[in-house]
Amino acid sequence: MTDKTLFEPYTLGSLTLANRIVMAPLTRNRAGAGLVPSEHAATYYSQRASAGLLITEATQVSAQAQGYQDTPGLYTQAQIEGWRKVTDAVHAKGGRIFVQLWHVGRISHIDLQPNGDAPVAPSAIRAQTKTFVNNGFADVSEPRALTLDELPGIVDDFRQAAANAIAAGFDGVEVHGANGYLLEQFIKDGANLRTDAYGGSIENRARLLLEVTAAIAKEIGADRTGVRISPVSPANGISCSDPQPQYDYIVDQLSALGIVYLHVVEGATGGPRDVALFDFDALRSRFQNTYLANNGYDLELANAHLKAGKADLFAFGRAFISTPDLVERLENGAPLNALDPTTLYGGGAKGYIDYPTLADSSAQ
Ligand code: 8OZ
Repeated sequence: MTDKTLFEPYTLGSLTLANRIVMAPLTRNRAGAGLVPSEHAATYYSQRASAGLLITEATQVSAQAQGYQDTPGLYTQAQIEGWRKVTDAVHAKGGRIFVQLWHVGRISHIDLQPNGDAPVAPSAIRAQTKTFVNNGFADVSEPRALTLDELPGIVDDFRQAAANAIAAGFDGVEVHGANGYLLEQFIKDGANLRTDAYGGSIENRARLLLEVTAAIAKEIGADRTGVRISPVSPANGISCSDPQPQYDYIVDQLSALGIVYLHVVEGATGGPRDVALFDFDALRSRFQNTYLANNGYDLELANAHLKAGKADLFAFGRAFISTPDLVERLENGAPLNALDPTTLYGGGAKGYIDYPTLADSSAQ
């Protein structure tokens, strides 16, 4: 017997989602001039609008926040107008869409930074990883440590981008607090050697994420604010000596802020779920609102975790790239399209808006 509840509506804050399946944020590096969403972005997202909720690709809150070539922003009027086309197209199909807001911190390159400046970070420690820049992969640049008096400006960039998101018609925003980018660089002690109020203790390392989240919740409402975390992921060369107490604290604080969902990458991002011992159920029980689970879910695992009460919503990533009608296919037991890995990052319509639905395929 199939458990159908994944395919039933779910109430997220003031929104009704058509089902419990979420399109995960997915970087596609196709923004156009001015880092405005691609001319094809409205088609791409609206093709996938049968997801209960779409979360956009990571979108920078300022020019300094960029770390990869051709990722879109949400800090200029042209970008707001570009995103408006996307939200209108998704809403016209009855979909719901949040924008994921990020600052990459040290995962950047001088060729992507204003005036060729060094990328910024909690501490001047270069990550052992590469970024995509000048149409190829290159080591990230040596960062400089942010001064204490620069941090309010970063919080304000996130707040302003959230206001811009509402102006662009988004249903809400997700704070990218995961995968080795700026907010996680502060959280995890492998990247944060600060001795001020933003380094050292668990409370201090959580401070910037919590300030950003509080500022956004105040600006647009906690019921339109979600946060993504990846407690044990080593993504982008990061490490943490004490993830369980660190994230128990963070989740308690996020719960107290009343945000609408907690999005958790359970394991190594895009990799094994069992990369480290960690009690994700503890986060689930500490968080009072919606728990969105991510990483390596297929229909069987999502159904099992839903049945066991381990999560409310389930994110699917690569499956949504290749299969725009993923929800319908999962519901009907239909096979998914194969993914073309060569068109994941950069390029145009190919591998972006030309994956067929089941109806397209049977019409041929
Ligand atoms: C893949 C390539 C570039 C960026 C993340 C935003 O890991 C990303 C990302 C993923 O969260």
